[in-house]
Amino acid sequence: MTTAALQKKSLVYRQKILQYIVKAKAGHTGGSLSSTDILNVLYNDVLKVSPETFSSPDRDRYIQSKGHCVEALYVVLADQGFFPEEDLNTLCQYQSKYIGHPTRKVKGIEQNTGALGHGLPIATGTAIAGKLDEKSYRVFTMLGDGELPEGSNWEAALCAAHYKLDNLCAIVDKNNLQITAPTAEVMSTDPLGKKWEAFGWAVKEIDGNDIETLRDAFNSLPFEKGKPSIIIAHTVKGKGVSYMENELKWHHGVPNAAQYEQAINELNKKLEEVEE
Ligand SMILES: Cc1ncc(C[n+]2csc(CCOP(=O)(O)OP(=O)(O)O)c2C)c(N)n1
Repeated sequence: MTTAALQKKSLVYRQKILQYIVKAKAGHTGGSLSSTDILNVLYNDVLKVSPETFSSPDRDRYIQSKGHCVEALYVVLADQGFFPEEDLNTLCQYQSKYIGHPTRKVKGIEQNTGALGHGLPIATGTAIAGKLDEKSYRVFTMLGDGELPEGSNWEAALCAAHYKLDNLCAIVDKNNLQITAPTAEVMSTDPLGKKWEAFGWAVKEIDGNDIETLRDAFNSLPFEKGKPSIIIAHTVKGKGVSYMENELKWHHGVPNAAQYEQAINELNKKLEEVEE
């Protein structure tokens, strides 16, 4: 797929994320929009997994550690054909399996997450299993920067380096905000790259909202043989919608009708501007 085609996909994904959050009257808006480009490149360009191969022991695994941003994952999985997109009209409704955090009841979802701090430990164990079984699959997990104070992440970081898991790639969606305040005020994680380096990981810091840059980073995995890789993806919370960008209140804000219309119009305008 061309870069322009992927850029368009991201914009359409953002529209659909908003559409289903508005329908459900609930959702994690800002963090879904910051991570859209990462998920887009992962599923359309990197991961060797499809609805047909989802139960194969050889498939690549993606585990969404920042589980609250499941709306972005649902939209991308639907686009990949894991389930019909219209299922998302039941998002967050009574008895729907499409709830506000990932569960394995939904095809395409590897692990139940949402309690922060679980994705990297699970991904680490899965990567160890891959090495022991001499499989060539790779394991990917996405964390939020506000998630990193969970201590389990740092146990997993030690373990992944110890076992030389170069089949593991973590991505930090570093949008610098969490629920109630900037991450730096709640629990500072900087200098983040140096911390991961010190734990024995190979680190790349990139613009996590730039499709071409994301593609280049994923294409150069593993960044070092014998080390787990981490992409520190600098992103913008609420990316793509002017009044949501870098605004705390859109962590789980739901747009009203006028705000929704404005958001869709802004994204349509960006769609027209994508250069082929
Ligand atoms: C163990 C645990 N503690 C607290 C929460 C509540 N919580 C949900 S989202 C969130 C902020 C997460 O920030 P970040 O990971 O940066 O997500 P993003 O900004 O990308 O949405 C918190 C604290 C949780 N889900 N799990």
